Amino acid sequence: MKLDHIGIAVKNLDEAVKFYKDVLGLELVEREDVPEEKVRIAIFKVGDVFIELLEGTSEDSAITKFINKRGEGIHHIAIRVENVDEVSKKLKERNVPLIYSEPKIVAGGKRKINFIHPKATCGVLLEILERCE
Ligand code: CMX
Repeated sequence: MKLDHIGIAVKNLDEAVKFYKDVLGLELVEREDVPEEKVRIAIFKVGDVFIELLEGTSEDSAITKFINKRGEGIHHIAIRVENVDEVSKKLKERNVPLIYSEPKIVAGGKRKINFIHPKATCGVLLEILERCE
């Protein structure tokens, strides 16, 4: 397992990208829409880890709801695994509360993801993800 990225919920992705890229000078590696999760994101590489900025694309997006309730800030931490199906199965056997009963394929098949509910992890939403490319 490896730390893959830290997800930060932002109100305005374009404004946030300007700051992280132009002011901080971080390397922007990708911008993409992830309709399956109702977000659009910008990914920055920081050493071996990524920072993912996320803006909700609808009122019922998890990101919009998070910002409405708690404001902008760290939304999740993502751990990369080799096989997210296997890890989800093991976690289920241990009664760990997962958000999706089966891992979800997102971003045109580039990633397969699931989440552990923050109530099980001392208040941090944990994403487990497999990179499929
Ligand atoms: N981190 C920590 N705590 C969080 C949280 C987060 N990101 N989001 C919600 N919570 C808290 C809530 O504030 C609430 O706390 P209180 O009970 O103290 O008020 C508690 O968790 C329970 O919330 P809930 O009523 O069960 O559920 P919510 O409607 O707030 O939804 C969650 C929370 C995690 C179930 C939902 O956001 C979800 O399904 N997330 C997974 C999908 C997702 O986040 N997608 C966006 C990212 C996509 C990507 O990375 O590509």
